[in-house]
Amino acid sequence: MVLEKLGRSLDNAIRTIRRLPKVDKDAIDALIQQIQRALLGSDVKVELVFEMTENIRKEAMNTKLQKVRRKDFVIKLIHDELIKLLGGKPAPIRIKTGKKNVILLVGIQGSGKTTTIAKLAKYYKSKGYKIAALTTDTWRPGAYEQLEQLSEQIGVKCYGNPNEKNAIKIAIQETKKAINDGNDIIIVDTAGRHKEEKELMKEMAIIEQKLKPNEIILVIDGTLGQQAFNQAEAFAQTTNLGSIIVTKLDGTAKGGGALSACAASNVGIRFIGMGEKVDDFEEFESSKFVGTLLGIPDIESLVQKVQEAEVDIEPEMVKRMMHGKFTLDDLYLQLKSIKKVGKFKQILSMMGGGNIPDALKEDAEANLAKWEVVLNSMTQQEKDNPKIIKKTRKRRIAIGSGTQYSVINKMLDQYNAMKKFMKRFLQMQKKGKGMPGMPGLPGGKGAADFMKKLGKF
Ligand SMILES: Nc1nc2c(ncn2[C@@H]2O[C@H](COP(=O)(O)OP(=O)(O)OP(=O)(O)O)[C@@H](O)[C@H]2O)c(=O)[nH]1
Ligand SMILES: [Mg+2]
Repeated sequence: MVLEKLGRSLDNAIRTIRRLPKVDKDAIDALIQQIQRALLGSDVKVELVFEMTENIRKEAMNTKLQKVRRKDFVIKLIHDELIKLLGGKPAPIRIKTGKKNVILLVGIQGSGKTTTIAKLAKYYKSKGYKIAALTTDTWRPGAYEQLEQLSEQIGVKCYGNPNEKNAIKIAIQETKKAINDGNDIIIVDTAGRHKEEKELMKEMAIIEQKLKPNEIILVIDGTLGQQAFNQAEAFAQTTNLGSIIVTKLDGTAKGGGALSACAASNVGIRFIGMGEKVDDFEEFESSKFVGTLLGIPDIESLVQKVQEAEVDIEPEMVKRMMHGKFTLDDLYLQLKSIKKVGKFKQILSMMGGGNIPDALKEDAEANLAKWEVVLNSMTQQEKDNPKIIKKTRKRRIAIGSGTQYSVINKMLDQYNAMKKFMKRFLQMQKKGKGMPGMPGLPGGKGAADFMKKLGKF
């Protein structure tokens, strides 16, 4: 497994927190220490580690948490912060069929360019493209033969000219040949060693200018750890880098440092290499990667669970509701901001609970688009006080908005049901009782505390 040691430490931290009966401040402190130790042990830069763990500390005791078990929330926090640390996914390389597509690999000597060319060629070949591998390396002894051998292994044609010493000439001529042979993608290898570094960079810049690649990918040796940052920065200054491939993540303890350093350079990581064989290669997806690292393969469902339970409440909305002021615009805005009645139900239960009228149980989202049209055909007076909308007016609104009469009726039914429900709800709150029919939910005091949390009413 890639970053095995880091994975094991993080997995342990997650297991510890899962086992605890209660997640309190001490538990969070212990967790943070474990995470810090794990990341520093993987050569992640100290500043990045502290920034990340500080974010976890700040958020972990979030008082808004009601329904979510704090454990899940904290695990999701770690997950999100690790994703931030490892960066997002770069936009996919756009391959235009029937056009010249060139991917140029650059990087210092021994970083794994030539090996990665073969891996990348295999990856794109499996997607149905006709691939050419091309070398412009005139410095490494046997560079052409190395790529030729690897190409043979995966069944793609190798281009290059071991007798030519001018890399630019090779790049132009061999690319032309590869295009004439009907290849879809030409993956170009470059030199890693040179007379001097300046010359190498100059050569890269000219090859870029001549071949106009779809993307330039920097190949970085993962065993460099956080030092990878300097390399990424240096290449980003001279070439138009599109993404990074981090190699040799097998068997290095510094992988976390290399990945986070590349992410910090703001060039996204596209693939990772974890072995010498052509199959030791995978697309880098931070979310999936972090899931594996944390030992939670079904991280998506955990994330979803927490997101669904997180309640983002508009204080303005609650304020209006508490004052019993409620118009058609409010109904529309509220349903729009909370999107689903499910969420709305959650808010109401936090405020003291209650039976949601049947009319409100329908998916609000489905109605919103229709309602918007209807509301646009109404006067402000009608929206503020829908009682004044009589039959003839309803008919005219239906014609004016091009909607069915039944849509207007349904909207008004929902409005009335909601208004009635809120009136009853407010009465019960005044009496200090919860809503009938919802045993176990907080009564008036619970609601009052909740309102206090929301701020000035
Ligand atoms: N363990 C491991 N070894 C790798 C990986 N990728 C490349 N290597 C090895 O690293 C060494 C250098 O790889 P090359 O592909 O020749 O590197 P290069 O960047 O082309 O080097 P130059 O052509 O000299 O600039 C080889 O022995 C590879 O087998 C990897 O992901 N894991
Ligand atoms: Mg090479």
